[in-house]
Amino acid sequence: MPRRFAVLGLPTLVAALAATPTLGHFQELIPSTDIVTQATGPALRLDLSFTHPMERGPVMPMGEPVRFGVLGPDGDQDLKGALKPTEAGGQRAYQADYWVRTPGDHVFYLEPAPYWEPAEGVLIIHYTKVVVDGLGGGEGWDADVGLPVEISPLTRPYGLWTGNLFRGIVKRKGQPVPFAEVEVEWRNDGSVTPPSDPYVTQVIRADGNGVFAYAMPRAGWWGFAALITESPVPGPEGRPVPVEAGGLIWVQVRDMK
Ligand SMILES: [Cu+2]
Repeated sequence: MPRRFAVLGLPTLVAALAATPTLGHFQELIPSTDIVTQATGPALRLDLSFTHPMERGPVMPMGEPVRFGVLGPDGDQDLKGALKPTEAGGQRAYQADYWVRTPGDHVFYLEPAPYWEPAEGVLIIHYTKVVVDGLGGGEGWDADVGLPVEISPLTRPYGLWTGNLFRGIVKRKGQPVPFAEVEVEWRNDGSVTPPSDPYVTQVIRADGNGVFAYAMPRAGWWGFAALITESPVPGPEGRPVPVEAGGLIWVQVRDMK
């Protein structure tokens, strides 16, 4: 903790901590590959866990997802039946297998169960998606699923090189959100130690049209989380609590070799 906090009185410190958004909680939806080819074969595995990607944990337990599906060349398919409970970091997570039958872009999407974060007194719902290029065909990568909060990619979200700029539009109920806050995290494979807190979760703001941009400096999976505070709903004790509704997208970048 930075020294500055030490001089704050306890009530101010508690207030300051309460005001901090739930930095770093990220719903992961990671496919075994983002580009399915004849060589990879049509089988895909998707790993779902609620965690802190850059810090490699801790993992939070997932409740049973509300929605899980894929929007692609075969239409909008409900994949809830394919979800298998598993474990990540000792906590409940999920996995699903999918077989690419028809060439085209596959937008996998997830509406997780609301997660109650007692430390912040907030309900968290991270609507998450990832786009997989299924055997070419390249149509549909920018199709909106219609999630309550969603990032519409302006950059095709696969086949990206390290250093590429990713651009997207933050949408709430289909409408752009001016100046929306977007958290960015790299899914750490253990090869990077953030020098200080600000490097764990980076924060960018969309412009007046809801458009944001970020240049991805390292190979691997990058998560973008547009966070919107929605009006309160009854919490676990029945009292109204704020809702952090996130629209997330994961993209993978590779080094030019
Ligand atoms: Cu967190």
